[in-house]
Amino acid sequence: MAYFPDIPKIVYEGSKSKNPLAFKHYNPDEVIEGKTMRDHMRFGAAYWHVMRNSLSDPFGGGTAVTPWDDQSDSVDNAKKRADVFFEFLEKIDIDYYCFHDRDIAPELNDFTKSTEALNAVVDHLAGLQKSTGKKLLWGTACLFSHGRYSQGAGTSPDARVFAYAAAQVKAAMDATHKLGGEGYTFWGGREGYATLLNTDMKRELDHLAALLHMAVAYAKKIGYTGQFYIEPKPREPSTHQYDSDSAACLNFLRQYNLLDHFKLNIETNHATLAGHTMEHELTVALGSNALGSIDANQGDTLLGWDTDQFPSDLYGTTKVMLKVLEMGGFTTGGLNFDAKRRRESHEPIDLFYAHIGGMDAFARGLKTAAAIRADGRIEDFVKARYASWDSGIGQRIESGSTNFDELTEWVKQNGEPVVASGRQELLENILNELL
Ligand code: XLS
Ligand code: NI
Ligand code: NI
Repeated sequence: MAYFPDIPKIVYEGSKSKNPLAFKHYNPDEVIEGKTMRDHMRFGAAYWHVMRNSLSDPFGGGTAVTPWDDQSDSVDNAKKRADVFFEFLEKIDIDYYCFHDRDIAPELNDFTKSTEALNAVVDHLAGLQKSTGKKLLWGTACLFSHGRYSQGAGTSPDARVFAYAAAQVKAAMDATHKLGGEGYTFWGGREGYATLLNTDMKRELDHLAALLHMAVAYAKKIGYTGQFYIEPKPREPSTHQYDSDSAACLNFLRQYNLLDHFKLNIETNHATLAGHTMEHELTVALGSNALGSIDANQGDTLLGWDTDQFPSDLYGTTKVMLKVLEMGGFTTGGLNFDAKRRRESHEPIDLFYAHIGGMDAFARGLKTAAAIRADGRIEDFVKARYASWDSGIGQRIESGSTNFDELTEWVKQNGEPVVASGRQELLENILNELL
């Protein structure tokens, strides 16, 4: 059954093509820095946006046209959606996908029934993965939509809610394990607070850490060897979210001895909501060897919320790919399009335009990043900028073999330092030259 009858498999046609249903830059087999584009990108599609986002907003209901969906909570409907999703993955040529438990299967009014529904859909997904070769980048549990989680899941003031969340994570981990998921993500949707007047922050953070430690222990028990991720995001929906940015997540992981088990899944729109650039967030994670995966999207600086738009900003994709190349590429992670169409782009074909655009934007980012690295001028500049640390007094400071007394003597003998220009504008010119 073809759910997208008018849409062919999307292929690379090159930059001269005017075919809106073709890649202009993403050429999966093209080799860059010794690896195919496909292997560099490890693109993923987000089940929640592709299949479950009705495109509603705070002022109106959904607009998305989904002729395959009878809107029921039945397992059959859920399986049918999975069929549609895999046809989409095949046609768009995306190898990976990500899901929340409640995206792929309905939440019913009883935990056991919900878990049975989940397991039934997981079996169906396993069959689809087998027949198509598509893979699960990561799975997660939705610990934020249901009313029971309105005051948090792992950080709920109510121990019964914590227990429910733990049971849900266990089932979602089983599902991820069964589907060979290469990672398992925690996004602390409501792990934060609305007001400190009613919040015991220390206790809530201890509980969140306990949940994550139990997940690590459970992975060991079932032999799940995928990578755990935490996904930073500030505010929205809470006033304050504990995982507000990369630095906050790393501090939390370190404080609770979890850093060996977790990496970060960093999302562009969350970075900007935190008042950072994506480049900043990636750099912070890289500094702790904790950059795991990326939720690829972008925000709208004129709007204050997580608009989850498809990435189209070439500076953005270039800077992301520079960091990914610097890291030596993804291992378990990838570029998951945690992105949704605008409410106005409600036709099924818009799903294709959206992903084609995102994939082409990242292909250009990769090509430009590789060109910047091959050119070497920016790298050479940075190297030269720090050259005073490579020998003499700089080297002595870095190696910890000097002290305040010696440095004071050194300053008296050497006088006022003449500082070199940072050359930001020149470097921006080089970037633009290579874009
Ligand atoms: C929401 C988050 C979410 C996570 C997975 O803002 O980005 O979609 O990626 O729970
Ligand atoms: Ni995300
Ligand atoms: Ni988001």
